Amino acid sequence: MELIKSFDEYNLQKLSRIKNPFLHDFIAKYVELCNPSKIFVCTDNIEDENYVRKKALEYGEEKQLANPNHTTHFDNYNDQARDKENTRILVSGNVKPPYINTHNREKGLEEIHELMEGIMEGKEMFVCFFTLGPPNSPFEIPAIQLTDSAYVAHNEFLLFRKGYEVFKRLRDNPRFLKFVHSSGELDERKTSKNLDKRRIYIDLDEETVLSINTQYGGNSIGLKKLAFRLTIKRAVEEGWLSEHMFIMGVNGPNNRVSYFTGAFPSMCGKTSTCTLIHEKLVGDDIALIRNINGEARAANAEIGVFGIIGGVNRKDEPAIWEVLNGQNEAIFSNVLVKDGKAYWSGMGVEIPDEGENHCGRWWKGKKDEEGNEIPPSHKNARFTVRLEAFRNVDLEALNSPLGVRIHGIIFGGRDTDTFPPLSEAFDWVHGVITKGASLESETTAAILGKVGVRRFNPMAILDFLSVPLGKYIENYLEFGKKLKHKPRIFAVNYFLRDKNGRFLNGREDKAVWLKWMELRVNDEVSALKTPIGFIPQYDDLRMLFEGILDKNYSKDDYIKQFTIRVPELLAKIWRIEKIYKENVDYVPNILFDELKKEKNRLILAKERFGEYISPFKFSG
Ligand code: SPV
Ligand code: MN
Repeated sequence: MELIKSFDEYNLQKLSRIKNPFLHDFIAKYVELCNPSKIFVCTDNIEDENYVRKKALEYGEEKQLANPNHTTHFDNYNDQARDKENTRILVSGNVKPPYINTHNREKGLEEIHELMEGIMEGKEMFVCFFTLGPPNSPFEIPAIQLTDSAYVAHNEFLLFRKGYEVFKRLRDNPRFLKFVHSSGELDERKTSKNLDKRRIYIDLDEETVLSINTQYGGNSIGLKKLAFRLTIKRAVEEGWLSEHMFIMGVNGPNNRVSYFTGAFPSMCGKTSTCTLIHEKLVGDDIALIRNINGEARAANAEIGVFGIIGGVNRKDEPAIWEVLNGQNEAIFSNVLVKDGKAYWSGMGVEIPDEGENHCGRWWKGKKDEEGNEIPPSHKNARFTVRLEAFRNVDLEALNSPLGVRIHGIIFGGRDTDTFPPLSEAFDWVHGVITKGASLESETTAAILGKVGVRRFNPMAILDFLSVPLGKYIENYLEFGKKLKHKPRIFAVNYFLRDKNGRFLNGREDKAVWLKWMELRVNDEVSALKTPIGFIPQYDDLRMLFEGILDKNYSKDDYIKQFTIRVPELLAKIWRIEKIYKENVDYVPNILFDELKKEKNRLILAKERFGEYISPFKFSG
């Protein structure tokens, strides 16, 4: 076998213990194409993980910080976020589904394979095995990663469950996900140099993703957002859900715990919600949800967090702060480094005036090419840690082979002027259509490009969608129909502002919204019926604000926050209807029916109460 000559005896042995011809063929193909000088096969043994960690330092992709368990990594100045433009779903023929960035499959493979020729020359290739979801469970999805970046492999060891043993058990089963990554040529800072040749091509037919000339985690860590595109396709084909959602347990009265999932676009409060220190953390990014005995049960695809570090400080994010200041393993990317310590914007301590950051040598006041001041850390600077490092992790839920039963699903976006801070859908269909499929959010620094632009982002998944949107929504509706116990659906908006542009809520208020939702899913609190769903009653919120935040919640605040803004809400429905009518080929009719009903309810309410309706006008 051609493959053999590239491996030394020790690594070949590790590989040959997995007796899967499809795996061997796949590895042989990309070893031959990329031509690495050395190959290392990772088993599930801790020594192999340690080897990867050591190599990340030795090859200069990571640097040691003063804390022996902390390292730092920089991506190229222009490689700080997901590259939407060059991330393509490969499709046969000339189909161009809207909202999915596609490329002709044959041409795409030809192009990227050409770019990959000899791309690993002089480098070491790491062969790593993982599984998404707990092994030996209905959620298990085996995946292999080939990468010439020890940094990428290191991240994966923190973020995913090891899968060498899973692969051994697979025997000759061809169903596993495949990822090949190369950072390409590196500059003197060990960051990807050939960004003009940055490509992330997703081959759904072969369940393979090829990613080159990039290091930023969202582009390079195969098991994360690249796998997500593949699992969305699987989910829609097989009738389950693969979602951009956290999973958390909310503590209720008498030691009750109710579990929720929450979909938010990147940088809209997802991680800071699920890591709330008094609640139970199960996952912060990707939930796999299946119907098991009539219940919607969710498992975290991951076991770690690749989170935004900006704004993490002792007061606002105590759980994350504790983890980043503890003895567990952590990788800090694109932060400011000075004297072996990591610093970032909004960390609540004094930040040095100079050091090394994502732009190289940095000093306070340094400007970029456009004359804008470069902040100490990039807005999308991140940390990678294991979930088990969190004091408030729910390990039983994280490791449960049957996941946890989901009582509620939350959709949230960055919305200045339309949705109230919290509302609950009338039922599954109403929630899926008017809260999930109608989600809009302003763009953030998590993707390259302009920020602050209102954008349609159904289920916070648009960046990752790999199947036609209408089919994706239909799958959601079908999934709900078959459940005996349907989760309630909620919408939250942490970013509502008043006429003067001031935020109407504090960032800590989300703790209250969660407790209200916990009571709702257990039928322990009543609500007001508005045209867009149920909203909390003032007295309940007042009690919760006092009990949880020790805060006096005024009627005036309640009115400002929960006023039903009919003109904005109607304008939103028109925008959404137009999008589905004009841009989406196939849409289940029920979507338009549901939007029409909501529109009619709003128009009726407007006739009765006017354009801006105080919540006190509504009853239960
Ligand atoms: C996100 O942007 O949604 C993330 C980080 O979770 S990334 O890996 O870039 O997708
Ligand atoms: Mn995400």
